[in-house]
Amino acid sequence: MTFQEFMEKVTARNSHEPEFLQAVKEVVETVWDVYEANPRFVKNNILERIVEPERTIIFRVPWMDDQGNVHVNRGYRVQFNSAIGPYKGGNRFHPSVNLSILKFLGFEQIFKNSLTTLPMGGGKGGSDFDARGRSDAEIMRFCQSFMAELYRYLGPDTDVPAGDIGVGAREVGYMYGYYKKLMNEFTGVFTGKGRTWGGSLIRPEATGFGVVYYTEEMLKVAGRSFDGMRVAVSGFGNVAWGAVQKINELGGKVVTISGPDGYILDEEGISGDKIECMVKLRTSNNDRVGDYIQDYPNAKFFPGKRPWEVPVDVAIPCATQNELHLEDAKNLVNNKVFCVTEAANMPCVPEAIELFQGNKILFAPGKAANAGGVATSGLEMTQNSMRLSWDREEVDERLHAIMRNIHEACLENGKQDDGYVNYVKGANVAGFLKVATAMCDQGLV
Ligand code: NDP
Ligand code: 2IT
Repeated sequence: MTFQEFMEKVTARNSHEPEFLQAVKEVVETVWDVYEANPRFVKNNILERIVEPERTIIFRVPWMDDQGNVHVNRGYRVQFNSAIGPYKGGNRFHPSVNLSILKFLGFEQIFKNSLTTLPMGGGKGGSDFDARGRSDAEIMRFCQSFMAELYRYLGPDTDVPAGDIGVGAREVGYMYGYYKKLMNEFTGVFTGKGRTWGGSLIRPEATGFGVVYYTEEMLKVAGRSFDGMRVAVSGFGNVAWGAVQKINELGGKVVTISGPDGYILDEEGISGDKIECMVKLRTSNNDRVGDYIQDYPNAKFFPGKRPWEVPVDVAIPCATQNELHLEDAKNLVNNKVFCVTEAANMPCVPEAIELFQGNKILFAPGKAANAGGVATSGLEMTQNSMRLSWDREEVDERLHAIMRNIHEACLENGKQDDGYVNYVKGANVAGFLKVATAMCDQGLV
């Protein structure tokens, strides 16, 4: 079978799932030569098997609002691949959630988790629930109803969810509490738990810290560092918050953050108490980044626009999939961006990635650069199993070492003859080899 024929077959089977097909194409394109060169992979038809989830659960989530009205949402869990460990990946609550988005996220998670070197398979779940404007009690009732169905498919050695867009410490708390009530078991079945009930230090910051550690390694190879770099960040959620902290620590200057309502440009730099202001804006009920200028009037708000028109050295999209379009990439290239790191999952459209790579700009794919979040989830699972907790320094050191190793693996598998590093290929090949080998070893299951 040629790559073309393979994609035609996958497209025919999943024709209404554009995000999933986008993620599959990117991975399969870059691992195709490695796949074909390995007769064992071909004989076991690994590629056709790896793009089919082991199990997908779709369920009704009924809940009652504060006025007594009954609502129905759709809940999902895609248990994609368990070749190297229990299914592992976040739950996303956002009105845009559908099966295509969760399948793309679950598929990416397989290779990301493999890159961490920890024993975790790939999964993802969530719901099209819109938390905006909802009270705390409504969110709790929704989480409980969601878990009343999902609990039967989870377990600390079966499937271990965590947070993602719209799911933070509060939602994990409500879901974990209800799981515990139903199962009468206190286990490490969720990660991102609260500090006093099994959560790991550094997990809230881990994705953002990991993104910056990874970028630091890329810059090092190119003889540069964060010191004095101007950085554009998008989003203002959990990942953006962690990244902005670490960039500041390393001497970089963050000049933008963004939300669905537009972006903030703060030429004085987003540091100190401004970083905590992001949390306040995100957790406030109107959830608009534009309100930043009420606290910091020297900053400017550009409604309805994306931050990629601002000249910067480093760009780090931290919001959501396909948020950085071709015209944004053109702006960044024209403004001489040096490095682009995906912190969100699949934030750059394929044409944008092609443009960055064609211009030999350092470019890191999300599945490598943002793996620090799930890696620290893996460390949380380890601590839960050992029934002890590590201090901040220990978790941070392990996270840092994991990010350096991921970078090294990408470098090894992605270095081209002309010296340019194709980090996309490097990450996909390194992540794929381990899972494909495990699938061959375990027979036809
Ligand atoms: P959060 O919910 O904390 O933050 C996401 C933020 O991005 C929200 O403020 C959201 O606003 C905003 N946003 C959504 N759409 C857009 C848009 N089109 N333009 C600008 N901003 C937008 O989620 P996280 O920070 O956890 O997740 C961000 C990304 O990082 C996602 O792609 C996620 O999959 C990925 N990721 C998360 C990890 C984690 O550990 N949390 C780990 C690895 C990756 P609103 O809700 O109002 O739309
Ligand atoms: O996309 C991701 O890697 C996450 N949302 C984190 C998953 C996890 O299990 O910590």
